[in-house]
Amino acid sequence: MDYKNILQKCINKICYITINRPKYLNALNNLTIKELSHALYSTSKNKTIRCVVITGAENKAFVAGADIKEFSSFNKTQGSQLSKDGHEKLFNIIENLAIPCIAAINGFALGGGLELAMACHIRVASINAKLGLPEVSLGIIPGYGGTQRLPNLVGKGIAMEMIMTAKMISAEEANKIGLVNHVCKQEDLLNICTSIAEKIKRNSSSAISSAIKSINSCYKTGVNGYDVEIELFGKCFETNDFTEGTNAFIEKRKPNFN
Ligand code: DAK
Repeated sequence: MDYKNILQKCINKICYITINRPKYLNALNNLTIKELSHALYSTSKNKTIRCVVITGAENKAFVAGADIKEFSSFNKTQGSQLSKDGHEKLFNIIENLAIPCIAAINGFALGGGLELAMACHIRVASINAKLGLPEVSLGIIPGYGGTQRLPNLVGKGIAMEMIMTAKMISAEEANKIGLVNHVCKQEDLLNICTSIAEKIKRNSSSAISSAIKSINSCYKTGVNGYDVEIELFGKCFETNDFTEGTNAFIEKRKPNFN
C-alpha cells in the first residue's frame, strides 16, 4: 500500500512511523487511521522488526487530535462507525501489538493524539510537548480509549480533572504524573527512543511479547491477570529463547536471541 499521510522507515530492526500532515498539525483523519493501521499490521507480521517508534512530522505536533473538520459533519451512525473502526483497527491493535511500541511525542498531543500515545507501550516527550484531552470543549468525550487509559496511567482523580477542565499540561507535568516516561530536548527525542529500543532489542522478543500480553491483562475486565501470567510463564519454558537465555547465563556469555 502506498501511503499518503504517513512515512515509514525501518533501520536496524526498528520501524519508525511518522504521521505526516504537518499543515494540519498531524490531525488524524480517516485515511491516516487506515494507513497507520495497515503499517502496524504489516510491521507486526515482519519477524525482523523488534520495536516500533511513532512520531509526528516537523517540530510542532505529535498529533493535535482527530481531524475536527472531517468529523464535524458526522451523524450518530458515522460517529459510531468511526469509533468502532478506530478502536478495532488502530488503538487496540497498538496496545496489543506483540512488538513494543514507543510514542515519541514531539509537540501537541491532544485528544485522539494523546489517546494514540497512551495506546503505545512507552511514551517519551520533548520539552515543548503539550498534552491534553480537550474533547469536552467540543461537546464530545474522549472516544479512542482516553477515559479508560488516562485513569489507568495517572489515577482517577487527575484523569477526571484533566478531562473535565480540557486543560493542556506541559511535558514536565506529564512526566511528574506518570503520563510520559521521560522528557528530553526536542533534538534528542528520536535518539532517546532509539536507545530504549536498542535496550529492548537485546532481550528475548518472545518473552517481551508475553510480558506485554500479561501486563495488558491487568486492565481487562473479566480476566484474571495472575492466571494469564501463570499460563504465559509456563509457555516460556518451551521457547528457544528460554534455552538460549538460561544456557548463556550458565556459560557466562551474553545471550544471542534471534
Ligand atoms: N483537526 C483538524 N485540523 C486541525 C486540528 C485538528 N484536531 N488541529 C489543528 N488543525 C489545523 C488548524 O485548523 C490549522 O489549519 P488551517 O485553519 O490553517 O487550515 C492548522 O492545523 C494549524 O493549526 P492552528 O493555526 O490552530 O495552530 P495554533 O498554533 O494557533 O494552535 C492548537 C495549535 C493545537 C492549540 C490548535 O490547532 C488547536 O486547538 N487544535 C485543536 C486541538 C483539539 O481540540 N484537539 C482535540 C480534537 S478532538 C472519535 C474518537 C476520538 C475523537 C474523535 C472521534 N470517535 C470515537 C468517533 C477525538 C477527538 C479529538 O481528538
